[in-house]
Amino acid sequence: SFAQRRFQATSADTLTIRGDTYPVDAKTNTPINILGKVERQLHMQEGHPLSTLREIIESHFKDYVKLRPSTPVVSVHQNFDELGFPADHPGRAETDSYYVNGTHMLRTHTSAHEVEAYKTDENAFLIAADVYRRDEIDSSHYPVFHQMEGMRCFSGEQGLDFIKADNARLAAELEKCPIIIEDDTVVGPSNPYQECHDPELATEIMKNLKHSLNGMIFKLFGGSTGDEPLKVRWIEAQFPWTSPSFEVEVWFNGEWLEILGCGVVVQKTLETAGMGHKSAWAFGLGLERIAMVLFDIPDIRLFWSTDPRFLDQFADGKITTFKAYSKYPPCYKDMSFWLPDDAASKDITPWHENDYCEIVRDIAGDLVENVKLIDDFTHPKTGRRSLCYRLNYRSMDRSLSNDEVNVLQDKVTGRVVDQMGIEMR
Ligand code: FA5
Ligand code: MG
Repeated sequence: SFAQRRFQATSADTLTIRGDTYPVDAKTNTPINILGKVERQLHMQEGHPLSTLREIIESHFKDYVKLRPSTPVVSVHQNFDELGFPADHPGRAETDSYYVNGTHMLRTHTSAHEVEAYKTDENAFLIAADVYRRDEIDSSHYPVFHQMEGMRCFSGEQGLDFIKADNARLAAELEKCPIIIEDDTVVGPSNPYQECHDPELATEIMKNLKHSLNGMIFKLFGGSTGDEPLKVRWIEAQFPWTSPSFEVEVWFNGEWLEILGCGVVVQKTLETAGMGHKSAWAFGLGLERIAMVLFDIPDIRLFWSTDPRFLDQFADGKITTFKAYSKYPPCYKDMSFWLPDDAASKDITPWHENDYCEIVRDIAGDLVENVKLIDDFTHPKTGRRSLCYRLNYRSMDRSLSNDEVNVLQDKVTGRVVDQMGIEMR
């Protein structure tokens, strides 16, 4: 059945996550190995690069109320509906998100906590939390990562003059920072100001957002780009609960690195929180992406290492360069298979690479470095489709033996045949 296909974690009829118990149902697709990560809270572990990065960002926004929502379980309503995600938004798919059951899920972003924060009637927030997404397997993707969300509200009595004065203050701060800002964001039909906003007010809120974030980016990257001035690029984006919306990229080691999404909060979202008399901006950034470049950490799995050779290299509050202790040899194994004939068996869920990767991760854990599709072939006569994946196994801490990898590969084979209805070639 649907549930068995995607959720092999336990035969129990409940899941307990950070002390709360939830009934499982046909929508449940969260494996136990993922729940094991919930307790780690890397962003709060003293001396861990993710924690240091959190502290630096918190020190930049020092007057903001700090929130660290500890259970990752939120309602589907909080994660999606309340923020205006359309019913058919791809992020909602069971192939992309971890559902606890039909009504609850592991948050896919810290934005899931925006509305509850606005409800407190404070005006500035910084949220840090672990977030969960089903995804591919490579050096920059992991099913658990960490985000920070920042929001700033302006209430009615803090009128335009207040924001203008604050913008002048922030602009004066930025004057001191050697930073090149490429900003091609022209507000227009594809990325409009909200109709309910006075355009002058919206312009000033947007300026406040840009100045605040450019300042934070300078604090993070300013000292680490060598002799060249820091280069930052603002581009148009789309999020259901912000308009206009932007993504920000930083030029680092010869490429543009996307670090955050942001925008002026949709008025309806503030109304949902009972704060319709305010206006606001919000941003969300990924800590791993930034930490990987600032600390020179080459593989996202390293953040989860408990090896002292990793952890002992870092001191609380300091950005230092990671020295790889050793690169153990990789071991490739290919797996070729026929996909099930969809027409023949209606109760087979359509093939999705994320389901395959979930099984690989569940069995091999952090011993799998990446999973790559290397062949995709459709038989000209039968129309059946065959795929070949290359699974690259490598431990970060030790050498793997060929026998050990064969055992893992056999287990993966058994499980995918069992659960995904595929046939090995
Ligand atoms: C969001 O998650 C929005 N919640 C951001 C936002 C907040 C927009 C508030 C507007 C207002 P996105 O999916 O693009 O957006 O992720 C935001 C950042 O998280 C990215 O820029 C990236 O730095 C990081 N990120 C996203 N996916 C991954 C991943 N699989 N692994 C590591 N980092 C990721
Ligand atoms: Mg994005």
